[in-house]
Amino acid sequence: LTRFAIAIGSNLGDRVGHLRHAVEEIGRLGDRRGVSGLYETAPVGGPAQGPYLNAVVLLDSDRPPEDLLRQLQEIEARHGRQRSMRWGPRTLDLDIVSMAPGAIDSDRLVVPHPRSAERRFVLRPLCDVWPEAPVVGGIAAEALVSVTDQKVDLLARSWLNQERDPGRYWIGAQFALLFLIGLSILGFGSLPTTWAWWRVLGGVLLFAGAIGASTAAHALGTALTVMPEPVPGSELVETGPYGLVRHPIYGSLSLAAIGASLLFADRAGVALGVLLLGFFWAKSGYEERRLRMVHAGYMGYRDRVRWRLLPFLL
Ligand code: PH2
Ligand code: MG
Ligand code: MG
Repeated sequence: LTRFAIAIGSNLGDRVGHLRHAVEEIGRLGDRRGVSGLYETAPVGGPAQGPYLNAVVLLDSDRPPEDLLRQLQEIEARHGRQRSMRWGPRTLDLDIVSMAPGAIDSDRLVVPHPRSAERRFVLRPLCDVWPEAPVVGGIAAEALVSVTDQKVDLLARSWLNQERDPGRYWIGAQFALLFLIGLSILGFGSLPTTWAWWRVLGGVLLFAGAIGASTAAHALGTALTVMPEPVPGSELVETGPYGLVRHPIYGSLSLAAIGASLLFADRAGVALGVLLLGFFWAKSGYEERRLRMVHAGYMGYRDRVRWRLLPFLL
């Protein structure tokens, strides 16, 4: 029995869909022993092209390596892989990067893969599942520390089935916080019968937040969801409020909560409103990793629109 590490990558079409499907099909070629996290990686070599999603699958199999290679190429072909240019964009790329025991050096296949010891997009996921994997000149874990320049970001540790995402915990916490703020204002707040500058400020913030949230919700249209998971098949919205901040609804809701608490002179509500802002900071971080799984252009959007929750502030 031989252990194989298969590096998988995609930067065209439904990238995460291609990878999920490939993991399933690779599992039919032997015993699947592990799947790394999912990484978004900057393209290395080739023409200007979009970012890749990369991962590594461990497979124990009795198949001769060249036989396994042929099976992998058939899977690539079924995913519409076109071999037009070296290192060009591809729907699916499956490479045997490491094996043990043994090695192979034929004109069809070389394992350990000659260039993977210099590629962070291979080594990072490989170290998730097999840090001792043989690579050219040593083992994966040692090779990884010597390549640091390439951009490789972990998007999700577990990504094979969509259902297991912790999205609902974020929703639970979000509604609990909003509910507490409402309760707090009702319990401790007082009607704005006396004038104070911060009450006026609160009213302005509440108004601005309400306008911001509703304009943004309208701009999102059918892509609107309370889940941190993007609506399947939806386009990335970059216009209107989304040209100013990347999460205008979250920023607006926080402003409205802080504004309402000021207006009704509720200190606890103001504190909870600030907490809500921090919560939305965390939720949007999670959400952006999910968006990057679905939208290859998300990093470009993030570079164009640098504010996350509040324009010119956060
Ligand atoms: N594959 C290539 C060329 N360049 N860059 C990244 N980030 N990820 C890849 O999988 C990749 C690449 C050729 O196979
Ligand atoms: Mg490759
Ligand atoms: Mg290849």
